[in-house]
Amino acid sequence: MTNEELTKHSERLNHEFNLDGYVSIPAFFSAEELAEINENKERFIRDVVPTMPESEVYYDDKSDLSTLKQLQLMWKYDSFFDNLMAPDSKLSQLAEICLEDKARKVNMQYFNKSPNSNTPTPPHQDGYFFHLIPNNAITIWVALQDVEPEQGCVNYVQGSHKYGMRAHGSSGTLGFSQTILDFGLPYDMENAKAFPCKAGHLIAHHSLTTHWASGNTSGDKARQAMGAIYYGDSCVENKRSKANYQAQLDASLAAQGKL
Ligand SMILES: O=C(O)CCC(=O)C(=O)O
Repeated sequence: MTNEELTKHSERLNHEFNLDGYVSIPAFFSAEELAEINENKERFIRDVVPTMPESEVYYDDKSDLSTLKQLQLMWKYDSFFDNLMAPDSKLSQLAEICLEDKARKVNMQYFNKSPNSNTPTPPHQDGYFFHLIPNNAITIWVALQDVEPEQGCVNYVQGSHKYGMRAHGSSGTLGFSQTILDFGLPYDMENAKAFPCKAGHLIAHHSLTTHWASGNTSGDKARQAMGAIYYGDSCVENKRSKANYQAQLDASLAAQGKL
């Protein structure tokens, strides 16, 4: 999809985002664009990851580099990923269409479920981690390879962004430390939608949308994706609450030997 096509479909995309709490755009990135992203992802893992602080690089098993699970703030370390999120980029334009606000670039993440990891992504709302007033942010998730349900595709609860922030508690999962405590209510089950994706397919959710992914049980395939987070520029971040939360999290991860 091009910037021009995004403009053409902006009303529909905004409507769907407001109604469902997410949008789904197959083939958002062409095969050529995706090949370039994947080449740069490989280069980043090879050359940049060794220079990053441990708190921004998560492994399922720190002693096995093939179990790389998550990277944070890729835009900060690399101009390719910075450009991918730039104000004139397709990702930024989509964020502005959905948020009805200027988009503030916050994070670019890599999410992998390696073939043997089988670690689920617990049900959560991203806004719980963001500490924003009001909670108006978007996470854009792009499949870097075909993702079938058994590899751990993302699931959304359609319309869940309309019902505010739910109670969260410790999940014990590295990279997704919190989980919704009462997840599994009839509303969740009746409105759950799974999103298997072909490579280049983009899905994007509001910061109050309940979502999760199962573990990778495929046995032989990874599950690689890229996540771009933008805040609505009018939102204010409660920096003190965020810093307290992060310090507690880092201490707990370090104590468990996970950082
Ligand atoms: O990749 C996943 O398993 C989940 C990603 C996610 O929860 C997010 O992007 O907010």
